[in-house]
Parts: sequence; structure tokens; C-alpha cells
Amino acid sequence: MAEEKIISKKKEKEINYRDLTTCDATIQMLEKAKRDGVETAFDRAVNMKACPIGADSACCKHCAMGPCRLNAKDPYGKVGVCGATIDTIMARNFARMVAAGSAAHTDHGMAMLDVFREVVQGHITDYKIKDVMKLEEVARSIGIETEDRSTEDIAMDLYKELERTYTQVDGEIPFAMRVPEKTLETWRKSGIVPRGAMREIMELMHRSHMGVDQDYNNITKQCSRTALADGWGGSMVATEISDILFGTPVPTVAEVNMGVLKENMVNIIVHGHEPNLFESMLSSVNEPTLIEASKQAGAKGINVVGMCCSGAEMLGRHGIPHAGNFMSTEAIIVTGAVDAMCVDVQCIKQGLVKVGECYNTPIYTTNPRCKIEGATHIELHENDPRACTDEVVIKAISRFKNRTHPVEIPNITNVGIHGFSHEYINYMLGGTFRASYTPLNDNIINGRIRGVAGVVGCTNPRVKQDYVHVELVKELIRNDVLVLQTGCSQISLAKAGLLTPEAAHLAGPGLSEVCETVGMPPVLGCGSCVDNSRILIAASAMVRAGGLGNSIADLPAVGAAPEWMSEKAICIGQYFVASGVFTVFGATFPIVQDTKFHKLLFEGLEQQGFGKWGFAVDPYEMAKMMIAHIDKKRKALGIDKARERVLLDMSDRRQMEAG
Ligand code: SF4
Ligand code: MSK
Repeated sequence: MAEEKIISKKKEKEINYRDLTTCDATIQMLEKAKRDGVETAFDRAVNMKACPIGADSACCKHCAMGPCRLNAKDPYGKVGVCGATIDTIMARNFARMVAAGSAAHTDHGMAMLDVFREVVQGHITDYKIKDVMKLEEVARSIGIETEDRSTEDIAMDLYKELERTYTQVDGEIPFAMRVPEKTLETWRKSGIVPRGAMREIMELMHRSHMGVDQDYNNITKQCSRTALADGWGGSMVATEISDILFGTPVPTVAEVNMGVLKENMVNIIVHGHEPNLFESMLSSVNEPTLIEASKQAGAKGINVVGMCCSGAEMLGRHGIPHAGNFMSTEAIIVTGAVDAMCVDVQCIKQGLVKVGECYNTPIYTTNPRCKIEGATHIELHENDPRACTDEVVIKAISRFKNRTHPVEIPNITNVGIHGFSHEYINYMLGGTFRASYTPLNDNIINGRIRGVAGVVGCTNPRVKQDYVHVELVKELIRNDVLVLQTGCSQISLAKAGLLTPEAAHLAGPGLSEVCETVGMPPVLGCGSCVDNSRILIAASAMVRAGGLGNSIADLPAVGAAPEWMSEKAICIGQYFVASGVFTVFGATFPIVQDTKFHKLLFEGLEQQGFGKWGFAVDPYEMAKMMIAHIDKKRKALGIDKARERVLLDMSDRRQMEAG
């Protein structure tokens, strides 16, 4: 025990937060926390070495004959007590991560669908169908007749169809109809078209139980099926229903970073994933009587800002300021300026409560699925959501009035453009009269745009916060790769100033020309991690627009989650891979190299017509792998020559510079 104290004291002295994050606001707050004697996940990550056996996924605790530990250095030297090999153990562990990740997103999607049904049936009146055009488009995309029908009828049919995404026991989920034919054919051949999310998740949990599926190939198939039930199922439903209820995002200028907090206002942070809470909070903070109450308490008004994915969704949909990504959620409380932090589900650190106690900032949980010991639970009921959010606002006003801690807010804000929905990208490129992805494809074919990358995912204290995201994306755009972003990654790049049209000067000559012509940033923010479904829809639209092959696997497109940490990220990675995309993860990967399971994920899946996994810690190495893959796809499509001409033709360049 004494020794432990000495070690932790020694380590505490050694921590230089500049080694752990490139976010200046977070550094300022971590240094303040240190002076105040307050610990965060950054400190804990330094003081708690990750378990090396777990990191390699070389252990199994699926039954009481174990837990069994295998040796990553000699993976085939030993098996578990039951005889399970390293490949079975790793595949089962991977499967459980996919199942949990898929469950998180699909449960979120199902909650959105519940709200939608209740709105359509008139039981919920605080939310309404805001985007009728999107409702009709989504309905038509899965074969629902919309001509001469009432909004309510279409909506009820849409509800019934989309419910199958979750509950159907046989057949194909409705959004399978959106998958390019050849991609769908590959899935059908492998028997991995999702039937319904509940069934796939249940089957994957069953098959990864002790003594069931003990063939890593077969387990991986069900991993793909379960992950696809998320990407093309649960997540896609969540995105589409959120757009229908709350509006489809269009590019909106908004501020990010901790400077969005205001010392003279009542500051409320909403953090989590489900937009219902945030939408109701917006309504509460605009309530004249509550604004008046805040003024009576001496504030200039009420300031609501987002964090993590709820925030990323609100940035694009309403231009609500965003205070920071996952690894800044404890640090922001250190400002002393947060009068309430209101959370719902996913990526909410239990450590928030302790930091909150140190600065007299209450944490309010609002969802019955997520209570935290020490937090105050004020449940949000969708048939009366204002009861919850009004109460939080009233408590926040009282906390403002009785602020006990000095306030220090990092004076940093970054302006950017957010809200690039698939619909808007379509319109932006093709215009009102011929909205389509053809101009994007043309620019890929002529080589101005080398390819497209989805860079997404979390931040993680075991990786320098924001650094890998930012360096990777800079390297990609410098090489003419257009980047689509979601989740916490999008916030990293927004803080670095890359979500602006002016950032085009950091792009290669081809991409920068396209950005300048269209007036768009080289990095497009698409929303929360659930909104990765927008990237899948964009990929389908590219295939349909023609000229770039017949399946998603043919596209010069890649994916990356450079600083991932959550099981949802693994599931997202697997659905991108199963959809045909080469997907590179950073930080760490739960696998032993040079095993059969490793070869399957990193090579074999591609040979079966899917995408494949990649792994690199260094952002430049990551970029090199992604660009090499894009070039490989360009060559296969026979469009590699066009690009050489674009890059080597000096008269073209001179013309561009003159323009
Ligand atoms: Fe060990 Fe097999 Fe039990 Fe896993 S399932 S803990 S490998 S005995
Ligand atoms: S919130 S899953 S830390 S992106 Fe979606 Fe951010 Fe990753 Fe959570």
C-alpha cells in the first residue's frame, strides 16, 4: 500500500499534460485540476497500465473453469481448460464487443422509433414531425407508397416497416434495399444479411457462449451480420428518424471549444447520445419565465452547450455550440462554470460525478438505462420532457446564484461549418435541378479528388488527445482525399480549424480546387457516431451515380478510427469492413498478430469480397496505408492514369492558380 502511494506520487509529478493532449483548453483545465488536487481519466490512465493480456485479447473468462490466460508470444503453445484455441478466444471476445456496440446503437435507434410511434399516434405532443419531405423520401426508399397519402398514414407505415429492423426473425431488414446490389449479393452469398437486430445480437451472444461456436471463421460471419444490423439497421433508423422529427441538418456555422461557456450566464451542458433530451432542453432554455428567473439570479441568460455525440448532432442540426469531445468532459467541469451537466446514455464517465463534487457541479442522469451512483436522477419522460429539463434549468439557476468556486474558462473558441447530411452533400454537389453524386464521382474519376475517407470515433487517454485525428486528416486532405467525419473526431478537427472553407489551402491542388469551386471545407462534419450511417448512404449513392464500380468494395474509399475506445467503435469498424471498406484503427487492437483470426480480419475478408481491417498507431503510417488502398482501388477501376495527369500537368496547375 505504502509502495503504491510512492509510485502514484512519483507518477503524478511526472505527468506533463502536453504529452497527453493537444487541446490547449483541456491542458489548461488539467493543470488547474492538478493544482486543485483533482484527478481525471488522464491521470488514471498514466497510473494504471493497460493489462497486456487483455490488450491482446489472449484471455477468456467465459466460464468458471477459467479465467484462462494464453501466451501472446506463443499463441499456439497452449489452449484454455476447455481446449479453446487462441483464435476461438479472440474471435469470441471480438464478438462480444460487436454485440455490445451493436446493442448500444440499436437500442438508441429503437428508443427513437418509440418516440416516433408515439408522436404519430398523438400520445407525445412536445415533439412533431418536422421534416415531411425527408419522411416521404425515407418511406419511398423502402418501397412505401407516398403519392396522395396523408403524412400520418405514411408515417405509420414507415414505423411498422422500420420496427422490423429490430424485431424481425427472418428475412432482410428494410434498409437492405438501400445497399448496392453487388454488395448485397456478397452478403447474401455469405449468409450475413441481417434479419433483425434483436435476433442477430442474441445469436452472437449465444454463439460466443462457452462451448458453442468454436470456429473463428463462423463467429466472424455472425460478427458481420450483427454489425450490419447496426450500421444499416439500428443506427440508420436512429439517424433517419431523428432527421424526420427534429430536422435534417444543413451546413451551419457554429463554435466549438471550452470558450463557449460564459462566466456571466447559467451554463448547462448536455452530454450523451439521444437527441430527445437536447431538443427538450432547447425548449426549456428558451422559455421566457426561465430566462427571466436566470436574470433574477444575476445571470445574463441561459447558455446551453453540447459535448460528445449529442453535441455533435446539435451542432449540425441547430448550430448549438459544442464544448469538447469525450476526453474533455471531466476537464470542463474544472472551469467551475458548469451549473449543470445533463447526461443520457453512452460514453459518460463515472468519474464525472467525483470531479463534479469537487467543483459543486451536479451531474443529472435522465435516462432509466443510465443511472450513476452519486448523480441526481431526473427522468425524462417523452410525453412530458419539459418536466425534466425545466427542473434541471431551475436547479442550474440556483447553482449559478450560489456559485462557490472561482470560475476560470479557457478563452478559446473555434468557428467551423457543421451539418453535412447526405441530402445536403447531394444538393451541394449537383445543385437543385440535378442533385446527385455524379459531380463527386466525376472529380474522383478525373483525379482531382483522389478518394474519400470517413474519419470517425472517440478520443482515448492512452493516445495524445486529438493529435492522431488531426495529423491523419491533414495528411489525407494534403493528398487530395476528401474527408467525412462524425463523432468526437469531428470535434478534434473543428478545434483545429479544418471545418472551414478556408482550410482548403491545406488540401492538395485537386481537392482544394473542388472545395473552392463548391465553397465547401475539405473536411465535412456529418454528425454523431450514430450518423456514420450517413457515410454508408453516401457510399451507396456514389456506387449508384456510376463510374466507380458496382459495389462499395470497388470505391476508392477508406475508413479510420484513430483514437477509438468504445465497443461501439469496434462494431462500426466491422460494419464498414463488411460493407466493403478498408478500415484502419489506431491506439490498440484486441488481437494477437500472425494468428489465423488476425489473418482473417486483416486479409481474408477482403479476399471474400468485403473490406478489411488495418492497424497503425502513427497517423502518417495510417495515412500511407489508406492512400495506398485508395490508389489500389483507382488502379482496379482504371482511373489511376487520369490522376497522374491531373497532378503532373503544370498548365492545369497554372490555370488553377490563376483562377
Ligand atoms: Fe477457459 Fe474455455 Fe472457460 Fe474460456 S470457455 S474460461 S477458455 S475453459
Ligand atoms: S461519443 S463512441 S467517444 S465518438 Fe459517440 Fe465519442 Fe466515441 Fe463515444
